[in-house]
Amino acid sequence: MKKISLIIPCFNEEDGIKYILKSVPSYIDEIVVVDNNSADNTAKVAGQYGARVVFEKQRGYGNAYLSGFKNATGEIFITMDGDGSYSLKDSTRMLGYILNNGIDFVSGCRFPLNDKKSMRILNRFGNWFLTLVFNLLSGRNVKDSQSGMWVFKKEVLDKIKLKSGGMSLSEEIKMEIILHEDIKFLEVPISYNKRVGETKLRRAKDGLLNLFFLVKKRIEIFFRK
Ligand SMILES: Nc1nc2c(ncn2[C@@H]2O[C@H](COP(=O)(O)OP(=O)(O)OP(=O)(O)O)[C@@H](O)[C@H]2O)c(=O)[nH]1
Ligand SMILES: [Mg+2]
Repeated sequence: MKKISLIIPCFNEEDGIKYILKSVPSYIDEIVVVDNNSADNTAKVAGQYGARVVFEKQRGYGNAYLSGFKNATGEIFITMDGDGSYSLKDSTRMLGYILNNGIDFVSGCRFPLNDKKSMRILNRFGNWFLTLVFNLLSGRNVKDSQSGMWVFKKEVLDKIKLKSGGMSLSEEIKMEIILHEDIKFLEVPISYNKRVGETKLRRAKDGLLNLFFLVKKRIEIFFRK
């Protein structure tokens, strides 16, 4: 059996992380919580629930993940937000595609939403628009370019280049994977629930940054080949 790491980036998510870590499936061998200088008890709570806490001083979703990827020791990584919006029940099915179907990277797709209240309408529009641009630029057809739940073989990280320190890491990893000929990508439906705690998303700013990042990234990959 392969070693499996659950990696969770957290900025002030003491309630969310507790909610997630209360019930972790037994097939998860290691929990890595990346604490992005939280001012609350995120690190303490994560430690109490069996996580290894990695501290990342540089703020940002991407910076937190890049640090988590470096520190996790598993052969398969599972990722999710620290806010309880994603469910570990879905990771079991996602893992199956990695172990039994030769897939390298499984990305969770939240749409259509199981609960319309789980995502605000402007966020839904932003997701739709960014995914449209993602597909126009990549020539592929993903349904959720911004989803934060992935299950993948660690080895894929050696084949791609990740740079984003911010929210755009989510679309960056998918763009890198989907345009790589040797990596098998699959999107599967997952549930999405109302988050625990306060949002960290700066909707307009992160949305625009993600839009510019997509264009920059596509140009960079084009000239790499
Ligand atoms: N935005 C942001 N998130 C961070 C940072 N460091 C860690 N995170 C974590 O990254 C995850 C994503 O942030 P969220 O606030 O959930 O963003 P979102 O999922 O787009 O928005 P919601 O639908 O409100 O959950 C959370 O677990 C954060 O705690 C950071 O510096 N900035
Ligand atoms: Mg979230």
